[in-house]
Formats: sequence, C-alpha cells, structure tokens
Amino acid sequence: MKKNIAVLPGDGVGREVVKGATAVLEAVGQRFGHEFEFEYANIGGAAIDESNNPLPNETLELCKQSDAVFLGAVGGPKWDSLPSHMRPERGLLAIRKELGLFANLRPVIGFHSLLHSSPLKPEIAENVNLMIVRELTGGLYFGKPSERRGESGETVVDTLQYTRQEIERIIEKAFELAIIRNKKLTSVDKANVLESSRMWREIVNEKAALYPQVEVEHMYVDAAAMKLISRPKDFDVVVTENLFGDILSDEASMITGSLGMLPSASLTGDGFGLYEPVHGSAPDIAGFNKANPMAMILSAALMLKYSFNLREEAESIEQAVQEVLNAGYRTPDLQPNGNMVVGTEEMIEIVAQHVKE
Ligand code: GGG
Repeated sequence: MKKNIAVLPGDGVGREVVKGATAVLEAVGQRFGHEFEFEYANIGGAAIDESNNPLPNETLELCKQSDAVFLGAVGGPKWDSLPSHMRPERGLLAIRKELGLFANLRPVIGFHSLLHSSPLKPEIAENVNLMIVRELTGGLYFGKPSERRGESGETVVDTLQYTRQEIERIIEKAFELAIIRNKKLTSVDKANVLESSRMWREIVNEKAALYPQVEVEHMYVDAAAMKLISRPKDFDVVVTENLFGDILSDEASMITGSLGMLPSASLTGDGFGLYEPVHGSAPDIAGFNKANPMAMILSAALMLKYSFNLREEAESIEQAVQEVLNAGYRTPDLQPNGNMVVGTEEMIEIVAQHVKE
C-alpha cells in the first residue's frame, strides 16, 4: 500500500513529537511492506511567522490532496497578544472546519505499567478503556457572534450554536462505535440549563431507538467530570459537544498518568482523518527534548486503523508502546520513580525499533 501523508508539525513540542508518528510509520512500512510518503507544511504560529496566516491555502490544499494528515500542536506565548482571529489556535479550528472533521475520537486506555504514574488509586485506574467522542466543528468554538461589545468592550459574547444535522451525525458516529465496542453509550450534556443540550438529548433518544442493542445513559457534564475520575471503568463510549469534550478528555488523561499519553483521530464521514495528540504545544518544555511522544505515536496507530483499515499494523504500534513502557522507559512527565528516564528522541527511536522487531 502507498499513502501520502501531510505533516503539519505546528509549534512548540508539536515539532518534536511529530517525528514520532513519521518514524513509527516508516518502521511499519519496513515491516509490512507499505510505502508512506510525507510532505510538510506550516500551521499555527509557525504559519503566522511565515505568511501572516495561521492556516495558509497551500497547507489546506496539501491536506486535501493527501490520504491523511498528521498534526503536532499549535500555540505559544509568542502569539498571545494577537487578536483572536489571528491566533495559532484559529488555524486548528479552521482546518477542522475546512476538512469537515466533525468526529473527534479520543481513546483513554490505562496501561498497566503506568498505574503508578496516575494520581488515581491503582484499583480505579486499572483496566480503563473508554472512548470520548467529541463533536469538533460546532458549538461555542465556532458560533457567531463571538466578540466584545460596547464602546469600552466590557461586554463579551460567545455563541453556542448547533444544527440538528450536526448533532445527528456525531450521535450516529458514537452509536456505531458503541456497537463494535461494549455497547454502552453515555451522552454528556447540561440539559438542565442549556437549550442546545435539550435538543442533543432529544436526538440521542431518537437515535437510541435505532440501536436497541446499545445501553444508553444521559449524564450532566458536572456529574460526568466527577465520575470520570472516581469510576472510569463504568464508561465505554462517551459522546459530547465540543467544549465539554475538550475539557473532559484532558481530565480523563489523568487516568493514564499523563496528557502525553492521549492520541486522537478527527474524522470526516468517509474515513478521511487528521491525527494529533490531545496535548498542546507545551511551550514550557519545548526545545528541551522532554516531551512525551506517545500520544503522537499512538495517533499514528489510529491513522492506520481508521483511515487505512490496517489493523495488524496499528496493533504493532500499540504493542510496541506497551513493550517499551513495560521495559521501564519513561519521559519525565510519567513520574519515572526509578524507571529509565529518556528524552523525546530516544523514546521515538526505541518505539520504532520495537515496531520493526
Ligand atoms: N494537538 C492539539 C493542540 O494543538 N491543542 C491546542 C488547542 O488549542 N486545542 C484546542 C482544541 O483542541 O480544540
């Protein structure tokens, strides 16, 4: 199989960890006889520096002509004072919208050898395997108007808007995933307060009738936030809107021990995808070879699974990550506690080597 991948390193540690994804795909290519070709382009702050635009046209065109996209991370203090429509994060939101990447899958898997890296009690974090499905192209992050008002700009407005069709397609995606997993779907909303959540709940109930084999529960987002870290094993698939999904998945990363362990797949309805770690650009450690590349490496496994249907190849990456963690290699974020501390580059090399074996 031959595939062209657009690689957008972005900013901060994004530029360091993205090498993890390309290195493991090269290793997969060698082992299984596939060819992956990588073409690079800028997004976020790097693109602002180069062309004054967080998502240049060339970058978008390259993505459209590719079979899938890797993205590192965007943002950093260098661009903090820019107006919001010019910030690096605007490039990330725009690429999701332009490519129609409405379904963001964020698997949360507790690796046994990392149990003591998690702030949760081992018996709570052990054997967790849940999937957060975050709606990615609607809600507060995209609603208009989003502005300051009045002469002195002392009033601010953000708009939470969803269409029925936007909610229907993400709920359908979540049911499809629940069917091939453990057939339990938790829909998270704030239906006691928000009109958008009331429509969300109605649609979940309508769709539930089409998937009688799936057990469905509704949960308010505040209750879900507590339950995620007190009884995470109660969850299988969690579906929620854009902002709630962003926050809950960062919270859920604590089950795994580090935000650096959470990969993500952002998908269209027809299998095209952008793959990125859940974490951001971590400017405080950028350039120090300290970032955890596992989230990016595991995102490469998601690409093989969801965009190219290469299941065995994807498993070879997941297996390699497991072996390397079992062997005691740790980046500094994983509370090494006597294990072997390695830098980003070393960790990437070790995992790629395990994929080849
Ligand atoms: N790799 C993810 C990343 O760069 N995150 C920074 C960020 O601004 N995230 C907001 C979001 O995912 O909606």
